[in-house]
Amino acid sequence: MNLRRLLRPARSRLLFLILVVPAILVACNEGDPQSTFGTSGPIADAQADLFIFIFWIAVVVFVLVEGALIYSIIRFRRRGSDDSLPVQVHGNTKLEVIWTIVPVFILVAIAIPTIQVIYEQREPPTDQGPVLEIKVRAHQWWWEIEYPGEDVVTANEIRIPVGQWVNFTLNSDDVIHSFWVPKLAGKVDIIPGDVRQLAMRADEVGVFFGQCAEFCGEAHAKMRFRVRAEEPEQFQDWLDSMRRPPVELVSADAIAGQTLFAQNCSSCHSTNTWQGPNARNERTRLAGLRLAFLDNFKDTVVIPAPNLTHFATRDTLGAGLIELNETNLTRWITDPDDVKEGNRMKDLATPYRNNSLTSDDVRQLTAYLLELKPVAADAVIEPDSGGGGGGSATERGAATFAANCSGCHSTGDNRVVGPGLAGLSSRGDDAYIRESIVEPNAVVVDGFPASVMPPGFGATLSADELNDLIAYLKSL
Ligand code: HEC
Ligand code: HEC
Ligand SMILES: [Cu+2]
Repeated sequence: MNLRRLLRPARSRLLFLILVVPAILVACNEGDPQSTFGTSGPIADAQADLFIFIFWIAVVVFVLVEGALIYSIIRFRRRGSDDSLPVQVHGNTKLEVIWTIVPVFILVAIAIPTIQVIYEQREPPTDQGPVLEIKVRAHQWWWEIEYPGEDVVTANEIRIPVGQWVNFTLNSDDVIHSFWVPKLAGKVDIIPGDVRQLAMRADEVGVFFGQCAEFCGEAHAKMRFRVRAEEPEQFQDWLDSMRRPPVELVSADAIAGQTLFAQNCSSCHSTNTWQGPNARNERTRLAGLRLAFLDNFKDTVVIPAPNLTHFATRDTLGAGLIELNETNLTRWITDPDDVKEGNRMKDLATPYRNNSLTSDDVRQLTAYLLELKPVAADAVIEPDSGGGGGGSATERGAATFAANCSGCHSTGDNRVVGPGLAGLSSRGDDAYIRESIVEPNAVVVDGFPASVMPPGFGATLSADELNDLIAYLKSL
């Protein structure tokens, strides 16, 4: 047979390889933010080493088998016009024993280090300093982050100290998600109702990309997050800052935006977990919102939403999707679907259902969120003057109401999340109103879900604030 004709199809194959192989090899670029080769911590290191070990075994097997194949094809090919059959062989015990035993050894050689690594990585080592605990709860399509015992809650951006072991406790609020920070550790699936756990350590300061690696619905591909590893002192400064009050708003837009936020956004988002009781209550609050959603999922107006406390200190928006800046935040508040199709905020939040946000509103809300940052560590913190100082009791009560309650209650007759509060004094006395606020589950209003109204107001509102609030509610 003509050797040139035999090789002709191979030429186009060669061309294909020259074009495609570099494209595939780009995926191995260690500098890529999601590369599993450019590792930055011991867990990912061990996993990458294991992969490389198995890879080289596979290369040796490939070269030997493929070599024998190619050798046989060329050496024993049909030549000229010789039509006689080659020697026929049936069975070769020696060869068969060899090619059964050799793979057994190869598989054992792979199994030993694999099982070793699986067991080593089940938990963070106990002999390498204190382990930082972080709770992560996955939602369609964002991440709730809690530092238990620290009174710190945030969303979508996880800060960790470099060089310290971290133990993530992973949970889901709805469907199956998967937690994955390629440069730090392999992925772990999060099954609702089943608490998972993942150890991790970052050995370099830096920002590491993370993302949900399980198809979890419409916006799955845009369910990302960031892990930022910082020097331990810097990390501690951040934890402390998350417990300090926000700076006073300066621009007129931001001040107007604060009221708009209380009316339109605070039913789902909280901005006040810098106060310990609110931070400790945040999980219960979100669980309540989830119940309200399930209770009435056809026309619910609430759903668990990312915590926005000191939001302006974050780098990203939309669950790690885009950089946080004025242009992007304006885009998000104008139309969240324009940034992230399928997100629940656009579907459920009243202002989008009613199409009621004006461009002025958007500008003011943006200004407000971009001023949400903590006061400096050395700032003198004025003791809380109780409901904003001057004015009459009902005026101070109205301000407390706008900041804490107006997202869920109207002052008229209409239902928002909770009942409209007009005529409340005809439904009960002072003691009833007080109890409704500090212990919402004591009496649950007919036709409304229990455990949705946050139980923490008794702890976060001062006695004066509560009295003023009750005076205001009685005036409705
Ligand atoms: C029905 C509940 C709900 C209401 C009301 C709501 N949001 Fe949201 N919001 C969400 C949810 C859910 C997300 C997460 C979306 C995602 O990433 O998939 C979100 C995300 C955000 C984010 C991005 C947070 C992050 O870390 O990526 C911002 C900013 C935001 N909302 C601002 C607002 C503003 C401003 C309003 C009022 C105009 C508002 N939200 C009203 C549910 C709500
Ligand atoms: C996340 C939504 C939410 C927030 C925020 C909230 N509530 Fe409620 N509230 C509810 C729901 C739901 C009910 C009805 C179920 C129940 O009784 O617990 C309710 C019930 C009440 C009742 C009883 C009403 C009646 O008709 O008898 C009062 C009073 C009340 N809330 C006051 C407040 C005040 C004051 C605040 C702010 C400090 C507040 N709520 C914040 C959801 C909320
Ligand atoms: Cu997911």
